Amino acid sequence: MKKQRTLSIIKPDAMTSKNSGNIISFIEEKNFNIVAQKKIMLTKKQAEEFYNIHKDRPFFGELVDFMISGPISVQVLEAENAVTYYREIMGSTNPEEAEQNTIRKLFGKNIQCNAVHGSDSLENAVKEIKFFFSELELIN
Ligand code: IDP
Ligand code: MG
Repeated sequence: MKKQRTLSIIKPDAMTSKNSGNIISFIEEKNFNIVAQKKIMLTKKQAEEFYNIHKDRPFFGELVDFMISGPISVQVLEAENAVTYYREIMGSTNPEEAEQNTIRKLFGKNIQCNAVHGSDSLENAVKEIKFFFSELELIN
């Protein structure tokens, strides 16, 4: 079966608490290949564009401010069924509701500061990877 790619973000809360290394180790232990990775800081405009799908939700403004509150680390992950598989190991949006031994359970603080982002569909994974990475950066 052909490997699939998904977009992962280690959010500012996990970067600040110095858990990015732990999260990367966790991801590698789950057998993902890290195709590309970089540490960046989003502008407000970029964060609004990335989360545009949530623009009408009550938490949108707060979410954007949180995502630009510090550096983030963005990676392209590859595995079989990467999109669904990564959502599985991330756990529920709210860390309190996340299953044991998921990234959000282990490293998330609350429903907003929940350590990681992962694409929710293959279609969005393709868009989100393009948003952050050029073809040249996507080594095999
Ligand atoms: P997901 O990240 O699990 O796909 P979404 O519903 O797509 O969850 O929400 C995007 C992000 O918005 C969440 O990861 C979280 O950081 C934030 N968020 C979601 N729901 C709430 C909320 O009720 N209050 C504050 N922030 C929220
Ligand atoms: Mg989502």
